Amino acid sequence: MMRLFVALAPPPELRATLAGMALGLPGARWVAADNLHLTLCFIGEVSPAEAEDLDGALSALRAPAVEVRLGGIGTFGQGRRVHALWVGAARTPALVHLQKAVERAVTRAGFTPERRKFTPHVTLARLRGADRGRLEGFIGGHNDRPFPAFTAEAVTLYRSHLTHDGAHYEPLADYPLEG
Ligand code: 3AM
Repeated sequence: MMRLFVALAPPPELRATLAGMALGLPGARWVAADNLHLTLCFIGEVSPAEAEDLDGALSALRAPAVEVRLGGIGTFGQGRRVHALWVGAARTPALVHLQKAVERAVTRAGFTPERRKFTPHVTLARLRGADRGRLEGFIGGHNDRPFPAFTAEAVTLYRSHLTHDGAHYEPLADYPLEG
């Protein structure tokens, strides 16, 4: 079985910038630059045959390329249970449209995607027992920081490998968007 999800990959320079923010919050488990992504649709465990069906459905996806603007720092989890630190992405109509188109393609291929509300974000770090003061300092220092916008010209099917030192994500295929 393979654990799959569909995401956008920011360009390498932007990923390097985001990964470089790790210096501002030591102790958290930062996502490596190569692994940074914006999840559009989490699929979960599938067989190799199902992965082929998914590949077919994503190959048939027709949606325009989208401009993605990152900005604003957020967290998942409450209080002492904060477990993820992320940079948000503007919830533009084009991005929402693309997310829905991907979800429809995945559904047509016979899968039931997770129905968490779409909160466009790029997870930067996983936290456990984070020092509140430091975390708030980090958020305050980066919340208004501008990042260069980018145009996502493809969606990527990723395989998630869960290992003892965290998840690592392997891009399996790119599906071009219409420019
Ligand atoms: O995009 P990020 O890295 O924040 O949290 C998981 C990760 O999110 C999320 O999918 C991304 C790639 O693994 N994820 C994991 N299990 C999930 C689930 N059951 C899930 N999203 C929705 N439902």
